[in-house]
Amino acid sequence: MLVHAIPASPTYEFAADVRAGLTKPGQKELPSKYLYDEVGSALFEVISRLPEYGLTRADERLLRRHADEIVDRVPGPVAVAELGSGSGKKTRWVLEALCRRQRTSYYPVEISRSALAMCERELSDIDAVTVVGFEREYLDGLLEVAACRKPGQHLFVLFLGSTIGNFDRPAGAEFLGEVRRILQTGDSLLLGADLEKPAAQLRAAYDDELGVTAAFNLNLLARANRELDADFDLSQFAHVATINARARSVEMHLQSRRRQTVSIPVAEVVVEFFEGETIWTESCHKYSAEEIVRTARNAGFACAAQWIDDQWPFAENLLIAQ
Ligand code: AVJ
Repeated sequence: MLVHAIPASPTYEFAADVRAGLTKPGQKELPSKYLYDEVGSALFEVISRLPEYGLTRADERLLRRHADEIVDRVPGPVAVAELGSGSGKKTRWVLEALCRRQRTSYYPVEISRSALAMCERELSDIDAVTVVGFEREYLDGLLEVAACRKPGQHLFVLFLGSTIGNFDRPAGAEFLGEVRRILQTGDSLLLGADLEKPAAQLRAAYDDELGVTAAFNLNLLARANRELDADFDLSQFAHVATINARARSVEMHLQSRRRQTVSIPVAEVVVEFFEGETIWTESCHKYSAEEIVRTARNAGFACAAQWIDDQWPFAENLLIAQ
C-alpha cells in the first residue's frame, strides 16, 4: 500500500493536547483520538469481539447482508474514501460488492498508522482494488482524496463504526456539513451510527466484565507514560463509564482514586488531582433513526436508504449529497 504518511499526530501535538486538556479549569479532558495507538487499536479489536459490545458486529452484519443493495444505490463510477478505516474488516463487504461492478481505488484516511497497516493487510487480497492510505485527520485526508478524483468520477465516503458518536450533537452536525462542502452533488456518504438503547445494555458495553474497555481507557495514561515520560500510576486511576441521559451519550472517564500529583515532562506540566476527580476521555452519543435523517438533511444530504440491525440497534445510512 502506498501511504501518504505525514504523521497527523507527532509527539508534540500529543504533548500540546495533553497539556491543554489537563490544565483546563473545571473538567479535565483528553481527546479520544489518542486512544488509538498500537496498543489501543489492538484493545479496540478485542472490545469489538466482546459479547457485551455488539456495535461493531452489528455494523459488520449490516454491511455483509446489504452490500449489494448499498452499492446498487451509489451513483457511480466511484472512488472510495474511508474516514477512520480501523482494521478494514467490515469494509471488505462493500469493496467486494463494488468490484463486481468496477475496478476500485480505495483511500483509507486514518491518524493511526497501525490501523492503516492492519487495513492494508486485511484488504490487499481483493483483486480489483488499489489501496492508497492517507495518514491524516479526516477532513484534511478527504480534501486530498477529493483532489485525486478523475473527471466524471464520484466519491463514495465511508464513515462507519459510529465514530460520528464521538462528536457532541452540534459538532457531529457541523462535521457532516464540512464533509458535504468537500463533496460534489451526487457523491455519497455511508454513515454508520449506533442507536439509543437501554441504559443497562450501554453500561455493560462500556464497562465490560473482563476489563478490556478499562484497559483501553487506561492505555491513554500508559501512552502518556511511554511517549511523554509521564509518571501516571495506573493503579491509582479507575475506568468509569457513565450514562449522560441529557446528552444521550455514554461518557468514559478516568477517576483519580486519591489525591495525587503527576508530572508530564515532555508536556512541561505538573498536574494535581483531587480524590474522585476525573479526566473525561470519550463520549459516545446515541442517535435515533429519524434524527440521523434530519441531521443529514440539514447538512445537505438526502437519505436514500437506511438499514437497521435486528439484534443490536444500529443504523447504516446511505446519504446522497444534494
Ligand atoms: C469506535 C467510537 C465507535 O463509541 O463505542 C468502544 C469506541 N469506546 N468502547 C464507541 C469505544 C469504548 C467506539 N467507537
